[in-house]
Amino acid sequence: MIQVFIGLGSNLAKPLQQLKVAVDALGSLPDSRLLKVSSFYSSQPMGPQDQPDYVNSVALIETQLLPDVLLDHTQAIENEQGRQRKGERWGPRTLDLDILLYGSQTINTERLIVPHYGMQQREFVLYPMFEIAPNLILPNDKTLDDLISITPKNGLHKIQLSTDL
Ligand code: A4P
Ligand code: MG
Repeated sequence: MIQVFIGLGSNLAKPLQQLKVAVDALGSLPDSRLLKVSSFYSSQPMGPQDQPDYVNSVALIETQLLPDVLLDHTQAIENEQGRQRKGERWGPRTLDLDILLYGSQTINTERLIVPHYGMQQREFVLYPMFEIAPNLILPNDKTLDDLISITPKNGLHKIQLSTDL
């Protein structure tokens, strides 16, 4: 079993519900088990500012799926939840699932770059990840602790969830 961190993000069509459905879908992946899910956070959009705030979270699963098979599954979940790719860089989306870390492996293929290229600079990845894995060390030997200490929160805050989501 390999431990894999997956970043979840949504800013369209009831983002909280999108994330909740996506977490359930991650929990149903074959040959995998959902281990942890961070709180849901509200974050300011990175990229074009004329789009709604995002809801972000990070999940930890353990899996026997190979990286590209896992990507097939996460993309299928995105598509099931109405993801439309419009080509605008960093534009709004119903659901984005990023494979942040796949064990301690470094992957560089046409379809997959792991660690995810943006994760070390993004407050909406680092803080939720720290919540579920405070002692994590990245494949490049940096600690989450160090990265967080140089990454401002930029308005990131936990969302208080009601039970009737
Ligand atoms: N791909 C390569 N590596 C990976 C990986 N590690 N995980 C490829 C997932 N996919 C990976 O992805 C484009 C291609 O990346 C895929 O076909 C896959 O083969 P995509 O999901 O279709 O495109 P995208 O997400 O629009 O592009 P990109 O550059 O991944 O965008 P980001 O970096 O995901 O940023 N603001 C806030 N506050 N919160 C957010 O979550 N997200 C974005 C999107 C913009 N602004 C945001 C947020
Ligand atoms: Mg993406």
